Order: sequence, then structure tokens, then C-alpha cells
Amino acid sequence: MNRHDTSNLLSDDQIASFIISGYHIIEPDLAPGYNEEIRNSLRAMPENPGEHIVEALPAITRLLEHPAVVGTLASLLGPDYVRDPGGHIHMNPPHTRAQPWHQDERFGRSHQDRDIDHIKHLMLMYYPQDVTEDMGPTVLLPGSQRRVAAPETMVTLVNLRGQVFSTVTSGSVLVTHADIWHAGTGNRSDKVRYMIKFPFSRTQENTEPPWGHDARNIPEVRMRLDSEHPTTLSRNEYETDHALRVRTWNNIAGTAAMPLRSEAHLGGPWPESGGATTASRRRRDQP
Ligand SMILES: O=C(O)CCC(=O)C(=O)O
Repeated sequence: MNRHDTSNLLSDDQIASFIISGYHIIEPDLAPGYNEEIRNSLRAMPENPGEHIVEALPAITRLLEHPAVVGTLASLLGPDYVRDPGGHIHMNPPHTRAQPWHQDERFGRSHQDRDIDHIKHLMLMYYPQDVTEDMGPTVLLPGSQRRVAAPETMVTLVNLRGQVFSTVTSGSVLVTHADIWHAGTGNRSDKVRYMIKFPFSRTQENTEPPWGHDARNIPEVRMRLDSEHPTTLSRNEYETDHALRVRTWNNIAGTAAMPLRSEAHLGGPWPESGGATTASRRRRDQP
């Protein structure tokens, strides 16, 4: 990336959202006809090229080098990010069943090795057609990149409170934390749903925030990291999850790191009911 081109970098607020939820959607302004060109090439492929996607589909480079894509990846992984070997063209034909919930395995990492307080690896998923609710969108569990669960437990789960579906318009790019829980859902329509996935990694720790940072935003970011819970958490998880969110910020923010302890976090009125502490609930519920 041109290090002076800051127009496509994420903001502090978008970085906070990514830390909290584990995903970000880009709608790059692709050239007219681009998604159709990709769909036609995919339809013409005699078989799945496996991880040799760029060789089989050179036009995909235009997406991977799009300034909005580069700006997002550089913001989350630093300007020296790399595309890893691997990737896959996911073709979800009509009338197929859902996949079980899973986290992707990479580099022999097991479920104990997850980066629950850092952003080191990302997945990029590009949808070259509109994806409606009946076409087998990808389902994600926001915030689950901080949860560690054995794969054999995860596959027994079905609908999870807070899950979101990638019902997106043609050309959308979903960027997720590599450890987010996800699955392809059943395609009940008569249309093929394509999704092309690529893995990316950080190569260097940041010394400064590589995104569009402004120190004046820190109080608002802190408020969000302390108090926004993307999915239903047990009371114990409320306490650990907000600390993991702050630690994630600190691991990517370099000199813009913030104190781990929040003075305001546990103080305030006595709780009226179970769940979050009153202080964090009050902050979350503020208009
Ligand atoms: O097809 C999808 O929507 C998701 C597939 C996927 O990410 C996977 O198999 O790991």
C-alpha cells in the first residue's frame, strides 16, 4: 500500500467495531461488469482449482488490490500484511444443507492456540453475486473470535443467539477475524451461491495505529470496548470479555494503548438484576 494514501483506512470507531464483533463489510466500487466477469469465469471452470485461485482467476487480483480492500487489511494487520497460501472457492449449489459451526484451522493451530486478544490473521470472503437469505449466506457469531471451544462441541450447536448472516449485495467483501465462528448455511434457492475466501496475516507488530487514528477518540473507543456485548454472554464472560477487547486494542495500537483497568468499570449503583455490572449496563444503554 502507498503509505501516504490514508483515504481508505478504517477509523477508530470501525476498529472498535471490528474488535467487538470480529468482522467488517466493504462494498468496493468495482468496475461495471466486474462481478459478472468473475461469475462467468467461475461457471466456466471445469473443476475447483483448490488454492490456485489467482492462477485460475487472474481478474481476482483487481479485487485484492482495490484501495478499499487494501486500506481495510492494512488497518487491521499493518501495512506489511501478506496473503497466505491457501484460500478456497466455495460453491454452494442449490438445495444443499448447512455446514456445522467451525473455526478455520491454519498452520496447524489447534483450538487452544487462538488469538483471543490480538488480530494476527484475517479471512477475506468475496461474494460475486447478491446473497439473499435463502441462498446459503455465511453465518457468523459476532465476538466469538474470543471464545475457545473444542471443535467437537461446536459442531453440535445449531442456532445461536446473536448470529448474523452475510446477506450482501454483489461485490461485497466480508473481512473477519480468522478465529470467528462461522458456517455456510443451506442453499434453499435454485441459484448457485459463490464465495471466494483468502487468508491474510500480519508480519509485524504495530508501533503506531496503522489506521486513521485520532487520540481524541480514545474515551469513546474505551466506552465501547468496555460495554458493548455483541452476543449474549454469561455473567462471568462479561468480566473477561471486556478486558480481552481492551487487550486486543492494546496489542494493535502501539503507542495508543490504554490502561487495562477501567476505573469506572465496577463502580456505580448497586445492580437491580443479574447480568452485566450496573456500570457497564448503564454505559451500554446510553442513547
Ligand atoms: O460457504 C460459506 O459461506 C462458508 C464456508 C467456509 O468459510 C468454510 O468452509 O470454512
